[in-house]
Amino acid sequence: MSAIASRRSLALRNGPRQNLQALQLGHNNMAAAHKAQQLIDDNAVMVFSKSYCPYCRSTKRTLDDLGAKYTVIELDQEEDGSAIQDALAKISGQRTVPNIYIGKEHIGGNSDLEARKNKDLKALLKNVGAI
Ligand SMILES: N[C@@H](CCC(=O)N[C@@H](CS)C(=O)NCC(=O)O)C(=O)O
Repeated sequence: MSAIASRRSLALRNGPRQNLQALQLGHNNMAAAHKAQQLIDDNAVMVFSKSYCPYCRSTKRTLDDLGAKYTVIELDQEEDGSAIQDALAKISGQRTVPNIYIGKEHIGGNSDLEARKNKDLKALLKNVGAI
């Protein structure tokens, strides 16, 4: 069933208040998906992180040690953080943080970044002007 058809059947089942809530939820999810994509597109190195996450800390340390410029968003400190995380799961197929992009290329999580440390990580960062 298409998204429009399923929304219409939802509208028939629910009352006006629930319909408004469903529309608001849909709007918030679309806004979060747009924001996530914008962050990926606008930043040479983009790290979606959570402030308490040890893997995220490790990723930030690796990038700091290389002297790389990067943009980080701490999803646990953002009002729309969980909606952004949902959007990332759809965009990248990855739900966990850190979720790392370099030059719009999905790198993966911390273990993926670590695996490239002795391979092409420096070259990747140079290519996008981060170092
Ligand atoms: N193998 C992954 C592990 C990442 C991981 O497990 N992250 C935790 C946070 S420390 C996570 O995303 N948990 C689910 C969540 O926070 O929603 C990596 O190297 O990045």
